[in-house]
Amino acid sequence: MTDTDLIGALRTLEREALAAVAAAGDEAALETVRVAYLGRTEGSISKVLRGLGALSADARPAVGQEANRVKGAVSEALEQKGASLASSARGPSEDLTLPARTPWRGGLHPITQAVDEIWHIFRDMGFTRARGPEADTTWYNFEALNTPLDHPAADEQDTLYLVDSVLLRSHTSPVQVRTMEAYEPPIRIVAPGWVYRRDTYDATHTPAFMQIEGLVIDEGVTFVDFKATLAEFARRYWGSDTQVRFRPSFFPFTEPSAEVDVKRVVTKPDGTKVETDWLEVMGAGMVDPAVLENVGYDSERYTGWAFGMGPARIAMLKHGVDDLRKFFENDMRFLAQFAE
Ligand code: 2NM
Repeated sequence: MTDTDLIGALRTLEREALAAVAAAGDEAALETVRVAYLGRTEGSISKVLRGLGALSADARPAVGQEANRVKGAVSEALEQKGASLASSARGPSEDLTLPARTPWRGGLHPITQAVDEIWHIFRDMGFTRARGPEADTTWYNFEALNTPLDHPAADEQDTLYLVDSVLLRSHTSPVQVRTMEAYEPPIRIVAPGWVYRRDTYDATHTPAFMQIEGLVIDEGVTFVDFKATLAEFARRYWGSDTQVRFRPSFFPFTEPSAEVDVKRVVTKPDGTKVETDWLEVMGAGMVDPAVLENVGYDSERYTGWAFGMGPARIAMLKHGVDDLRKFFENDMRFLAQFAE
C-alpha cells in the first residue's frame, strides 16, 4: 500500500468507527466498539499505529500524524457518547430553570397565639406576667386558696399527686398565692402556664392544658373595677361591639364569683352581621378575704379580683374548631392553617 492508500484507509476506519459509536445503544455496545477500533491488540486503528515502524522514513510522518488524529477523534467520540449514555441511564436530567420550592416558614401554635394575644391586652392595661412551679404543694394549690383538702377538687380522682402533699398544679392560682406572698400590693399580674388534671382525653378535655389567670389587689379595688376591666378586655379581644354578661357562680377562692359570657357580632360571607349565642369565656370573682389573710394581707385594707380562662377553649371558639384534640396531634395540615 502507498502512504496515500493508507491515509484513505484510516479515514474509512474513522468514518466506520464514528458511525458505530453513534449507533451504540448502551454502555456495553460502546465498549465493543472501543475494543474493535482502539483495543490494544486487535483494534484496527491500533494495528495501523503499530505498523508505522514498517513504513519508509518518508511515509511515516504523514501516516503517523493522520493515524494519531483518527485515534484522537475516535477516542473523543467514545468519551462523549459514554458520558451521555451514563447520564441517560440516571433518568431525564433535572430542569434547572424550575422555580425552587417555597421553604416552610413555621409559625406559632394556635394556643400560643391565643396566650400571646390575651397577655398582650392585659399588658397594655398595666399588668405584668408572673410564673411559678408546675409541681407545687397542696398548700399553694388548695389550702391557701380557701379550698380544704376534703373538697372534691383536691381528691386523687381529679388531681395528679406526685408524692404526699406535692402535686402537679391543677390551676395557675398557686402563682398568684406565691406572688402575693412575695410582694405587697398594688398587684396586677397575669399568669399563663400549663396545668394538670386527671381528666380523660376527649373533645373538650386534656390532662394537661394551658390556663391564663389574672389578679388585681390594691386598696379600694371594687366590683366596678372587676366588671369594667374584664368587659374592656372582652371588647379588645372580640371587638368593640361585643356584649359582656356576668352570671353568678361559685369558686372557693372568690366571693362573689361569676362566669363571664360574651355575645359577639360576626360578619357573614355575604356581608350581613349576626350576633352569636352567649359563649362562656372565663370564671372570675372578687378574691375571698380568707385568701388575702392566708398570704398575710390585711383584708380590711386590701381588696381585689381574679379571673381564670383557658386559651385552648378561646382558640376553639375563635377558629371554629370542634375538637380540642386537634390542637395536640401535630397534624401539619391542621396547624399550617394558623401560620401567620
Ligand atoms: C378562676 C376563677 C375565679 C382565681 C383566684 C385567684 C386568687 F389567687 F387570687 F385567689 N387566682 N385565680 C380565680 C378566680 C380563678 O379560674 C376559673
